[in-house]
Amino acid sequence: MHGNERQTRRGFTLVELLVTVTVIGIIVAMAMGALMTAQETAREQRTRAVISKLHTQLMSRWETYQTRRLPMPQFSGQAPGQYAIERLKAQRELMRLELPERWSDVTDPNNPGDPVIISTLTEMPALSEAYLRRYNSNTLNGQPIQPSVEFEDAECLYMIVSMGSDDSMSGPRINPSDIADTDQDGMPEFVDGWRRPIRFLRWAPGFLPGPPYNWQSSPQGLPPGMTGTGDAALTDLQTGNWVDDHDPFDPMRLDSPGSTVLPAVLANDPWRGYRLMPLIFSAGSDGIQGIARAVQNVTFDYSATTPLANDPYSKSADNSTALTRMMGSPYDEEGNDGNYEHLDNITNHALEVR
Ligand SMILES: [Ca+2]
Ligand SMILES: [Ca+2]
Ligand SMILES: [Ca+2]
Ligand SMILES: [Ca+2]
Repeated sequence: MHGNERQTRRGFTLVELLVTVTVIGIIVAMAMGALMTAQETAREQRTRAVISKLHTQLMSRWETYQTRRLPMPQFSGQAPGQYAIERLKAQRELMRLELPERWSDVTDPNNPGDPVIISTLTEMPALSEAYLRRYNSNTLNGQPIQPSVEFEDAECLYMIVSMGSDDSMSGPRINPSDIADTDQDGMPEFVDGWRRPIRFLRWAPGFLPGPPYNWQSSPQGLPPGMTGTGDAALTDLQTGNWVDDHDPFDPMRLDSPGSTVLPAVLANDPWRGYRLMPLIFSAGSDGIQGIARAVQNVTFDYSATTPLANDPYSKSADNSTALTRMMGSPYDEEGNDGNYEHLDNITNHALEVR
């Protein structure tokens, strides 16, 4: 007893102090961990909410293209398929101009500030002219500035939603706190829960949520790590199946293998003509998109896709390899280590099938 009393008077022993410090350390780490997890969850939820709103607004516009009047040349005397393929081409050109995903959809990349080159439509859509005016009148701190290519897809998405909300676009409005100009070029973007731009591909034929595979060398093959059929790797919105789930904008199924009205080289391509869904996505907590959208620093121009202009299924070399892939294909963006950075992305496709 005497010993204990002396100990109490002395205060903590060194061992007790160390144990106490360690326990406090563990408690703080656990609390920090829980706080971080809660913070990440809140960021994810916020991101889902914004993407969900954007999806609703964009899809209300998307659906109008099936019935929109198209300014296109008069046709007479041609085979029935000829008018239909011209209409499909005009439809795709209109979608490209009214739903831009890169500055080359807004202005001629060879002559920035000039209108884009149109190939099928006989007049420029008013909305496209409005985008070009916005592009040409862009300022930062009162000084004229050309918008930068960085985050051009995110900036185009903002332009589409903010300039189109009065007519064909309906749905919940986006909170002003979800808008920022991340790259400081005068053109705002919608931002995710991590305050990074929300990315956009109008046409993302190569997109799949699971691990990537090479669509060109094994178009029907099973992606590594996936079970079921190859199609099952895709989202319910974009099945990759042109037979059972054909592009609804192409009711005569002219964009399909064996087509007599497509350029011959495309008519032999077994991997096109399926339903496409725009891709709106956040890069997720890692901040890396891991999604191919053409080679960095090289302008991809849909007016110059060959042999068919404005071809949604056209391929581009991706950023990591010499492989050519369809837009939206996942790829190993960092480290070339088999860890795919798109897997933590938050997309409108995943929200829809949830
Ligand atoms: Ca920019
Ligand atoms: Ca910007
Ligand atoms: Ca990511
Ligand atoms: Ca990686």
